[in-house]
Amino acid sequence: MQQTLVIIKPDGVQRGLVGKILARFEERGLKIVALKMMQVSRDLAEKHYAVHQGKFFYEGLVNYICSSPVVVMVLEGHEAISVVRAMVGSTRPWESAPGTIRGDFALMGLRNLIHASDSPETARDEIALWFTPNELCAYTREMDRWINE
Ligand code: FUP
Repeated sequence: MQQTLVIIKPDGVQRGLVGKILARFEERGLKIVALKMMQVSRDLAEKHYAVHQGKFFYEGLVNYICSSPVVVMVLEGHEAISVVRAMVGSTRPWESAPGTIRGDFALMGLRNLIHASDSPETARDEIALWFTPNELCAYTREMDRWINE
């Protein structure tokens, strides 16, 4: 089963959208295997956004994710990485389709509520960056046989 890292960014927390966003993932059948709220350190933000280092928006991006607490989670499920990316929507909220998280809750700018891993390699690295192995819970949900079979 695939795992992916999702961050509800400071605007999602500040706007009171944590519950609604979590509910979408749970309703889709994705399993929460790790979940925490945290204030992101500059060091962690720089590591997370290392791929964007040197770009004109990098500094603003790092400041933004450190500006207020985030909720970070690991979601597990069949094709979880692409499924979650599709649920999140396009990077630019105004281009995001209705029905996606960004398309339903965001409109302009690049305060786009949420981050989700974009490939198996990124997911593996991001999960290891944000969580220690013992923070991930391996458990069985009784309903999974209704979702997965
Ligand atoms: P996404 O995968 O949709 O979250 O988008 P990217 O990984 O391409 O970009 C990560 C973050 O960089 C986005 F959430 C917003 C920010 N960004 C900018 O601020 N300006 C840009 O021109 C591109 C991205």
